[in-house]
Amino acid sequence: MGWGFRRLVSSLVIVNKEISQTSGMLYPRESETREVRSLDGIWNFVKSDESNPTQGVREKWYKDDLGKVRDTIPMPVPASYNDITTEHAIRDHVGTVWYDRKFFVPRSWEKDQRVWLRFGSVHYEAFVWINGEMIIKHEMGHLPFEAEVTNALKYGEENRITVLCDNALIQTTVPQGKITEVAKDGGVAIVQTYSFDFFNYAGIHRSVHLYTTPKTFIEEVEVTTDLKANNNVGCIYYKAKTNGTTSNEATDEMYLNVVLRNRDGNIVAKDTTKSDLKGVIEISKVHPWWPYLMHPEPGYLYQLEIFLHTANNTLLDVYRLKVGVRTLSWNNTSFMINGRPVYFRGFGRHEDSDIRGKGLDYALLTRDFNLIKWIGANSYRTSHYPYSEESMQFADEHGIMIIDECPSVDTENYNQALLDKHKSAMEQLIHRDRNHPSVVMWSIANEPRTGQFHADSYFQFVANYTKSLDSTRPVTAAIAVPHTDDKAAKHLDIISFNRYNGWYSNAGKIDMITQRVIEEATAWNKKHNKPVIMSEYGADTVEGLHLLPSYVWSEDYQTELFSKHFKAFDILRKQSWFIGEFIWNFADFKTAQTVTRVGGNKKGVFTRSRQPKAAAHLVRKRYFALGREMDQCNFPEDLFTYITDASSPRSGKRDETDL
Ligand code: GCB
Repeated sequence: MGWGFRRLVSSLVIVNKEISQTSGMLYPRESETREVRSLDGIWNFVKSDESNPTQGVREKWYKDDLGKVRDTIPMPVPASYNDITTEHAIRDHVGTVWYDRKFFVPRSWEKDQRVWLRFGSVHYEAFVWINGEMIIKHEMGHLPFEAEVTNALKYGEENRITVLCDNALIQTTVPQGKITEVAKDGGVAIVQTYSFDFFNYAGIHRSVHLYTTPKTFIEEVEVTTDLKANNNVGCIYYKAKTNGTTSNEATDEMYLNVVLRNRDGNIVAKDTTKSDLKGVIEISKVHPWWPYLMHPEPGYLYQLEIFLHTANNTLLDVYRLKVGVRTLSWNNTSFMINGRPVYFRGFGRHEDSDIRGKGLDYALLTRDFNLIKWIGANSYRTSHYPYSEESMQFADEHGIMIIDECPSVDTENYNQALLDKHKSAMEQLIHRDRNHPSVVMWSIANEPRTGQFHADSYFQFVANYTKSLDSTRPVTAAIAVPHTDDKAAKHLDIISFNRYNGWYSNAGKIDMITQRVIEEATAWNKKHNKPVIMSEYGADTVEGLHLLPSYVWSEDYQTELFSKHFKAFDILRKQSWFIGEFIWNFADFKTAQTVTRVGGNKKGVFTRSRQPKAAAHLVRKRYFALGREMDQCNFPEDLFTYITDASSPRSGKRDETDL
């Protein structure tokens, strides 16, 4: 705990070690047998002295109210703590901070059930106490963790929860960072540096829940799906794991009743298992899960209701899970969903907004999905870490395909401890997201330093481990090292590359983009004979800055730079192996303070407050045109601005010639 405790472990030999596996962690849902309570709200907050990050642990601050040892301030949960106050010292704090709050649990929860405490995510490392008793420790931001707290709670009385959160990033954390001591006026400052290009927001980022389960309960559910008979028949393969035994029933005698309901709530299939708790449901006239604009009814979800019974038919537990029925397949030249080739048109994104930082915010989430659909995108990459479970549920519902990325970014200085944690990040991510139909690919890293000597075996281990956990989805990584130096792409199924032609190279040279993009994509394909995606391209753009002829940082330049890329993509698309274009970035976002960033990274097509820049209208026309060309989608009524009746000769009719 604390940067003082996490030492750099460097070794010359990296080996493939066993990684501990996640268990449980179903998203908390109410049912006939389960209750859920939120602990979101205003907590008490205090930051440690940067030079003494473990003081609170040594002095056992968790044994009593934080307010008794320090002056606390109010802090919202979920939210990053950085931008809530007006103080540099909190925004730029390095090391540990403390949160606590009081809560009640009803007396009725005391009997015949278990109570669980679940965090959607705390960045980066968390230690949790209830009523002074240590409950759980978790390292790795952006991923959930939970613990049973049945015996730690006082029922019908007041309880206290205390959380220690440490944001320090070092060479063995995922992502990596460095901590140094630098002289400051009147002393020494602890300075956190990192090479990745987003602000290291920290705190209790997602919701905190208490939930109940019966003593014997459904601990895990895993589904995979298939389509047969020309996509007319669907199959859901499901299996469940239970935890606990009932006093009079042996675990192996329990069984499941499974009911499948369609979108309208009507039962379309039923199944009963044996004690192996697994089975397959067949759905005739199935509605497959289709991406947005690929089908008139995208994001179709069934509801799987799982009833756990004892052998003598006593109902023990009920859990409901949304399921999308779809297939994924890929080969050297294409990526297919339900047997149809997919061309990705989307964005790299960030979980980022004013004030709340990386904190979950339903208003923002809903606005973002409205914008994604407005602009006609069908996908995004969760650059550069797992996004909230709530956002994954949105993606399922709206038919937005997700390239699901783990928190490994700018990976370098490969070492054993890093590899173990990187694999654990993939394991936790896959465990969390494996049932989401929207997840169509795993991204094991962003811009790793894959020219380095150890990169070959390191990424072989990470990629093979990922494939061993889930063989139903392809594995990619967003690579920025030139194909001539890279040692990792050969271990991937699909190659993604990031490149900033016209920006980081040849800034302002609008005529040095198209050919370079074509050449680089072709070179990656030639070298590996695998599908290729351009996973990042873009230009920083100050909203409201217009310059003619176009000039770097202006809205005009972003628009022209995109257009030059579109031309390259259209030439590449004719080769079926080029399967997607992802703009960097969906919206402007905050970064560490540097002289190359004016209030953050401005490569958004939308501003940080989610309003369109000029290029958004161009992108919208292209993304819908691609949807029309490939999947015959309809154009929205307001896609075209009336200019003159000469530009729309067939009055009322809108087709691709209108573009
Ligand atoms: C990249 C990174 C991304 C940065 C982007 C930029 O290559 O993957 O995290 O934000 O470049 O704008 O510099």
